[in-house]
Amino acid sequence: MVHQVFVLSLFLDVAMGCVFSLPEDRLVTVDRAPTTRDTSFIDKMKKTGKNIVVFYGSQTGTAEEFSNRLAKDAHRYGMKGMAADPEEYDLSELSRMGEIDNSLAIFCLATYGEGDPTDNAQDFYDWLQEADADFSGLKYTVFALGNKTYEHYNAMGKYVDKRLEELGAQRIFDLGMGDDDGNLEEDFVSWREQFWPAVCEHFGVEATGEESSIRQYELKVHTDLNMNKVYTGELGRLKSFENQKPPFDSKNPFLAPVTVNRKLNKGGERHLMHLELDITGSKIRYESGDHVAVYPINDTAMVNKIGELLAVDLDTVISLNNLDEESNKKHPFPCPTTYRTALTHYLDITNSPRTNVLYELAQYATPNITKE
Ligand SMILES: Cc1cc2nc3c(=O)[nH]c(=O)nc-3n(C[C@H](O)[C@H](O)[C@H](O)COP(=O)(O)O)c2cc1C
Ligand SMILES: *[C@@H]1O[C@H](CO)[C@@H](O)[C@H](O)[C@H]1NC(C)=O
Ligand SMILES: *[C@@H]1O[C@H](CO)[C@@H](O)[C@H](O)[C@H]1NC(C)=O
Ligand SMILES: *[C@H]1O[C@H](CO)[C@@H](O)[C@H](O)[C@H]1NC(C)=O
Repeated sequence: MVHQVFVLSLFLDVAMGCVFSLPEDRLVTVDRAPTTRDTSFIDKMKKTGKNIVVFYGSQTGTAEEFSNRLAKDAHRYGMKGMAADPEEYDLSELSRMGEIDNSLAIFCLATYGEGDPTDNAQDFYDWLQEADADFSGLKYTVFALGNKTYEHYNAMGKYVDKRLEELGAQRIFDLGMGDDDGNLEEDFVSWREQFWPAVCEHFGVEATGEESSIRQYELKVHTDLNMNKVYTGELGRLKSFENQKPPFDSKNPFLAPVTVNRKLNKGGERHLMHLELDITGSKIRYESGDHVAVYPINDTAMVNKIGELLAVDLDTVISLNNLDEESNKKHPFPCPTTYRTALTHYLDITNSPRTNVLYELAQYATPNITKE
């Protein structure tokens, strides 16, 4: 199944020519309760027997997805990997990687703006520039995600690749360059095909021959669940459609009603709109350069058609549970929910699936359907 929630950053050409956005830090208006979250990835790796950690710098999810795939790959070589959000961990611990046998850190890093890191890699980037760490026990590789048409092509990936070496870390495989303007998926797949043999050679391990993909999620059908506990399309908190509670950030977005929606141009190719969003009561301040996220929904007819093809009752309440209990993500999208809600709000049903998804689907295809 394709499971990717679509978040579009809409850059609005507003009347005055300024652009909206609501960066996370400014959205948070009330202090968060102090978290007692464990920020030690080294402890987590030791506790869960992992030797490979894959950090992702991702804004729209591509780098995150690649990281999950790399973490999953590891088991084919008798190793154990975990994907990790740099924002959730203390990355100065990279200097302690040597405490874990055959350890390796992989970085999948996207670049934005003027060669800037993604929001979730900003602290790591700031720290790295000033860092005076000894990374001699760290083995690493970097896969960069970018778009060649930008002036600062893959700047973040290139920087981290170079900087880690400066701090004494050992690069065990060459920097991968992913170009979203060409074929990012292909760039990634061909890098990965050469990367794993290099890892095997470096650590003296062999593929276990366990090519078969492991099932990642289990489907659970709920029959007696209180409908108040079922997600209806919320991206953050359950019931956030009915009552919104601050603090607002990208994980708990404030849903702003559109109060004005006017087409500005007559004729011509471009579609220029004047939109006004009501942020009353949100305690959000708008400053030029801020972002607005748009959460689109899929076409009802298409959703119904998929229900028909799959022969499921779209109003069945389900959960997709991650079988990797140590994973940070319990579900690929908010659960429990119905098939209808998932297909309408959470899944991208209009894009062609990525090659890795096709590969998995092919195993279920009847011989007559071409598996190519
Ligand atoms: C607004 C915007 C700015 C970008 N700026 C750059 C850039 O400066 N350099 C670059 O190499 N790629 C740039 N990209 C391309 C992204 O890095 C690329 O699409 C990447 O695959 C996104 O990964 P993600 O989905 O993990 O966030 C930009 C993309 C967008 C949408
Ligand atoms: C790459 O960037 C160019 C220029 O901004 C843009 O036209 C193109 O759509 C981008 N490619 C992808 C796949 O986002
Ligand atoms: C599969 O292909 C064979 C040979 O091309 C054909 O005879 C058969 O009817 C096909 N089966 C289905 C279910 O389409
Ligand atoms: C369905 O949603 C996608 C985004 O997930 C959007 O691009 C597409 O236009 C929608 N399809 C229809 C037919 O509305």
